[in-house]
Amino acid sequence: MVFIQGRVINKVQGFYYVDTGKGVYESKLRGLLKRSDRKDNCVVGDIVEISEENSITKVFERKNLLLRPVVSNIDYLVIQFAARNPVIDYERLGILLLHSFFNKIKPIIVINKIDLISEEEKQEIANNLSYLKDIKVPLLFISQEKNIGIQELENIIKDNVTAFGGPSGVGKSSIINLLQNEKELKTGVTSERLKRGKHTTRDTKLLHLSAGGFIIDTPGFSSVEFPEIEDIKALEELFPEFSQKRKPCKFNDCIHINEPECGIKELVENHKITEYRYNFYKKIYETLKNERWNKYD
Ligand SMILES: Nc1nc2c(ncn2[C@@H]2O[C@H](COP(=O)(O)OP(=O)(O)OP(=O)(O)O)[C@@H](O)[C@H]2O)c(=O)[nH]1
Ligand SMILES: [Mg+2]
Ligand SMILES: [Zn+2]
Repeated sequence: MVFIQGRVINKVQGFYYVDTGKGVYESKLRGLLKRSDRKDNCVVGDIVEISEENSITKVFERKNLLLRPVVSNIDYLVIQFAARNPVIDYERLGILLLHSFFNKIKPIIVINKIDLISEEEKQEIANNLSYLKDIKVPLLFISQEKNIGIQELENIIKDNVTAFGGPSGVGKSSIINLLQNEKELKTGVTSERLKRGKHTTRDTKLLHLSAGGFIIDTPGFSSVEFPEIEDIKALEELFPEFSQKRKPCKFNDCIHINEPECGIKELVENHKITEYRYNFYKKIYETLKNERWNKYD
């Protein structure tokens, strides 16, 4: 028997659409895979093996698995906001970064609709996000409407699988429509009165990127809830700037808030970590401590 490999790009009522690079095959699960009738035994994004009769015989190990919607093997997360309409919610942007690092997905920050702002306003946004340089996260200013910066984004994500996340109305579907070569995604008209979108996107299939690779409109997690961060160690790992070269903290179990001789606080004093990021860390820490970690004490 000859087996070929491909990627599940869509799933409809028991049928799995597998893209092998030479075509898309309508396949069904076989044998053990089918009997273990779990919702996540084969999902969109999976790399699979199919037989001559279009049966999926094997699902390869995933590099990540996201929920809501369920999708696997994402390489990049485009964290998208708009320069205006709606205004940037910096805290939400920070939470999406946490999700990205938590799921081992490389983040890219995209600020769309720069046709609506002045050069000074753009500079102000860049200043607010200056910490991204410290953690080596790309920041792109683009305009779907004026076709600015789209090529740069395409160059980074081509040949990868990329999810788009961000609030409603920032132009995610609009940009995806520019980058992909299948039928149009629905875009919503931003309500003039509310200055925000109408949550038009629902679909979970992978779309072919014109440049090669795939994109998906929805990220697989909520942009307002935190990921399932287990403890302080796990939280620290989501702040890449905390692992730069530094003096060790005096206390092994230092949480970097009230302790003396703290290596993290020293980095803040020396401007190696921005005040903004440090305050964001404290805020997340307090929230997790009060709402999750202390629950069963
Ligand atoms: N001025 C301006 N408007 C834009 C730009 N890109 C998108 N828009 C408009 O923003 C509105 C919302 O765009 P969508 O693509 O539907 O936004 P979305 O992020 O997919 O929204 P949801 O699907 O609800 O999450 C539409 O009216 C677009 O025409 C841009 O670069 N400049
Ligand atoms: Mg949309
Ligand atoms: Zn410390």
